[in-house]
Amino acid sequence: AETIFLADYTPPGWLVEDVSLTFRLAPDATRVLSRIRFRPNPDGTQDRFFLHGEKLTLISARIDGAPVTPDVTDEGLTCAVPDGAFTWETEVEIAPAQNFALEGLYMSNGMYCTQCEAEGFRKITYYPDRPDVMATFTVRIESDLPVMLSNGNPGASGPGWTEWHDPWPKPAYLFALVAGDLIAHPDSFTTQSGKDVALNIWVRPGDEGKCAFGMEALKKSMKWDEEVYGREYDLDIFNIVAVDDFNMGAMENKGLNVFNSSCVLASPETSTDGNFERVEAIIAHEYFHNWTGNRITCRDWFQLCLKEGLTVFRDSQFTSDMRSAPVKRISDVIALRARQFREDNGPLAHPVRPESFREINNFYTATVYEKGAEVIGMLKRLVGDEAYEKACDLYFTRHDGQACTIEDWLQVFTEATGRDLGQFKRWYSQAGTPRLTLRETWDEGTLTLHFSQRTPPTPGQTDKQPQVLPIAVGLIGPDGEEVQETTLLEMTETEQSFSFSGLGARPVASVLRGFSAPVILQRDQDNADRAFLLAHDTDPYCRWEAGRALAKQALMRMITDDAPADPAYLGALTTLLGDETLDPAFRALAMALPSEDDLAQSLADTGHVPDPQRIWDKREAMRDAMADFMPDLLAQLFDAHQVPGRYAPEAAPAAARALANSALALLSRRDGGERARVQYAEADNMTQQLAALSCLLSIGMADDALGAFYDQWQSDRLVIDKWFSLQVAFAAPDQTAATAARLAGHPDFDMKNPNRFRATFGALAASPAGFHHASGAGYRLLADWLIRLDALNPQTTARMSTAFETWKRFDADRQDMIRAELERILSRDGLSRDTSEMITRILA
Ligand code: BAL
Ligand code: ZN
Repeated sequence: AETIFLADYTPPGWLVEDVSLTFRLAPDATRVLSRIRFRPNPDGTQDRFFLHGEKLTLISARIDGAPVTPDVTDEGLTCAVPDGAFTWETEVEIAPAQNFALEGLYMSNGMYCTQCEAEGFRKITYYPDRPDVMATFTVRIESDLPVMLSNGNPGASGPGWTEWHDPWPKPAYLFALVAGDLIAHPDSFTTQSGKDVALNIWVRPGDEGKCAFGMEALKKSMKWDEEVYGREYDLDIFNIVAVDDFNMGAMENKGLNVFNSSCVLASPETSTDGNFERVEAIIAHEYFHNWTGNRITCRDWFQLCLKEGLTVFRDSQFTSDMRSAPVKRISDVIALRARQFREDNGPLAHPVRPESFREINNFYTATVYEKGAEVIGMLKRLVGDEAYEKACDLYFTRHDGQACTIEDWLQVFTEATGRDLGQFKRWYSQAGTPRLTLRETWDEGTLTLHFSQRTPPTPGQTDKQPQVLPIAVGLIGPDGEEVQETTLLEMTETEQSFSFSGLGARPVASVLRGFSAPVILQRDQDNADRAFLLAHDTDPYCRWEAGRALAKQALMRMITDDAPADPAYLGALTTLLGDETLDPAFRALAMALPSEDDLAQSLADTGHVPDPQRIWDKREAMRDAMADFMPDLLAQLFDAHQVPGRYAPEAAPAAARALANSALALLSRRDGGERARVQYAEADNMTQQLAALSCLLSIGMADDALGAFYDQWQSDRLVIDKWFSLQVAFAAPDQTAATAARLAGHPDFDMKNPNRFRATFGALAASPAGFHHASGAGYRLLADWLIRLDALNPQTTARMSTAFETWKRFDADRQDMIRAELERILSRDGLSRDTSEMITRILA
C-alpha cells in the first residue's frame, strides 16, 4: 500500500447515523451482520462510496432492502448508492480462530475478543473505518458462551444471545466485543453527581484472586478525574477484561476496556512493586481515555498524539498524586531518554504529529506518546496551572462529541491565554531532540546564562527552526542555601541570555528543573559543582541529574581512558545514600547507573564508536567498585530497609524494598549470594523473590533457584514470562543469544503469545552486549524469529524490529552484519506492510 499524507485529508463523503451489528460466533466461521444508516456529509463530496474491509468473505449486501453487488478488492468495496440517506446491510464471514495477528476479532484461550485500534474494525465488517466517522452502536451477540460483552449499556438478553447499546457516538476503532467463560470481580462507584456505575474486571477462572488491586486503581482513577479535571463517567457500567494474547498493553474501547493480562492482573505473590505501579497507571490511562480519546477523539490518525500525549500526561499526573511526584518525574525522564531520545536520534525519528505513514500501527511510538505528553507538560508550565485548567474546560465543552485536531487543542489555549502558540506548535511538527547548550558568565554580582539551541537533522527534515523552550532555573548560594527560587525562562531564539543580578557571591545554577523541556542539556560543569548540586539542590530531578552526570562522566572515562572508578563519584554517592532524610526510592534511583544504551549514545555523540562489550565490562567494574567502596553502608541500608509484616503494594514500603534490593545487588558481589539465598528462601512476595533471583543470576549462582522458581510457578503464565526474560537479561554477553535460542525451544515457549515472545526476544534486544555480540549471533537469531513471527503477527514483529534502530552507531563489522540481516528480512516474500515499512526506514 502507498504512503498516506496528513496534507491529503478530506472529510468523509457519508456519515453514519447508527449501526446495528449481529455476531453469530463460531471459531472458524463467525457471521457478522451489519445494518448501517448512512447520510451524505454536507461537508464532503459524494463521488465514490467506499467501505474499508479486509480478509472478509462477503455473503450478501443490500441497500434499502434490495440486493446489490459491490466491487470488492483486498482493501474494501465500492458500490453505487442512492442520493440522500440509505440503509446499508451486509453479512460477512470471518475466522477468529485463524486470526493470529490479534487485530480485529480473534480468539485467546477459547475466548473471543477484539482489537480495533487503529484499523482493525475493517477486519470485522465493511465500514468507513476512520475516526472522524462517529456513530451509536447496537450489538447483538449470539453464542453458547456464558459471558458476552460489548460497548455501552447492557440491553435485552436471552438464552444464547445478549444485546448492548452504546448511546455515545464513537468511531469504529473504539468498538469491542468479548465472549467467553469469564468470571467477574464486581464492584461499584458512585459518581460526583450521584449516578451508580457497576464495575467489573472479567478474568479466566483461576485469575479471580488477581483483580482486587486493579479494581481499587479503577475507583481511584474515576475519583481523580472528577476531582482534577471535572470529568465524570457516562455509562451505567464499566467493564475491564483481561486477555492473555494481546499486542499492546491495553485498549480504551468505550465502556469495555480490554487489557493485556500483564497490565491488569496483580497479586503480591506473583507481581513486583513495579508491576503494581504499572497496573495502576495503565488502568488510569485507559479510564482517562473516556474523555481524552473517546468523548473527544481524533479526526485522523495523524492526530494520535491529541489523545495519547494528553492521556499519558494525565496518567503521569495521577501517578504523581497517588505516589511520589519526584520519583515519578525522574522515572519518566529515565524512560523518555531510554526510548524516545533513542528513537529521536535514529532513523525512525518522526514528529509528535507525523505527516505521513504507510502503516499507522508503526506510529504508536514513544515520540507520539511520551514526547507528546512532555509537550503538554511544557504547555502547562508556560501558561500556568490556572490557565491550563481553563483551556482544558473549554476543550471539553467545545469539542465534546467531536473528532479533533492539534489545531483545535492549541486554539483553546490561545483563547484562554491570549498567547500566540505559533512557534510552540513546532513541537508537533519538528522531529529530533533539541541540544541545549549552556555557558555561564559571572560579573560583579550578576550571573548570566547564555543558552543556544540546535536540533540535529532527522529523516526528511534537515533544517530546524528554534523551538520554545521553557527552562526552569534556580540558584544555590555557596553555603548551600537557595538564593533564587525556581523561575521559568522562556527561550525562543537560537541564542539567548538571561541574567540574575544583585547576587552576593557566585551561585551554582540549577538548570532545567523538573526536566522542564525534553532536551539534551550540554553544559560544561566541573565535578565539584555537580557534587555540590547533588548535595544541595532543592529540585529532586536536578539533584538526581547531578548524580547521574557524575556517574556518567566517571563511566565514560573508564570506557574511553581506562580510568579507574572515580573515588569522587563514589564518595558523593556514599554521602547521598547515607542521608536518611532522603526518600529511599530516590536513593535507589540514584544508585542505578546510566544504561548501556545511554552510554553508547553518549559515546557516539562525542565521536567514539561504542563497543557494547567494553561498556558492559566497565559498568560491571563500576558496580564492583561501588560494592568495594561502601560495604558497611550497603549492609546497613539492606538491614535498615527490610519491610516487616504483610506485603503492601504501596509507595512507601515499595521504596524501602527498592533501596534494600539495590543494596543487595551490590552486596551479592561480595557475599557469594548468601543474603540473596536467604531472601529467596524466605520471600512471600514476588518483589523480594525476583530481586533475590536476579542477584543470584547476576553472579552466576542461580541454577537451583531457577529450577525451584520454575517448579513453583509453572502454571502461572505471567510469572513464567519473568522466568524467560530474566535468564536472557542476566546471561553473560557471549551466552545471551544462546540462552534466548534455548528458551525458544522450551515447551512453554509460544511464539503466538506476544508476552512470551517479548519476554524472550525483547530481553535479547534489551541486552546490548549480548545482542550486539561480535559474533553476530544475536542479530541472526532475532532476524530468524522476526521472519517467523511476521507471518503470524506483523504488529509485534514491526515493533520488535526497532531493536536494530541504533545500528549506525556501531563499527563497520557490526553494521555489515546488521545490514545483511535487515536485507534478509526485507527480501522475504509476503513480508507484512508493518515490518517492511519499519525495516525500510531503519535501513534508509
Ligand atoms: N489506544 C491504544 C492503547 C492506549 O494508548 O491506551
Ligand atoms: Zn492511550
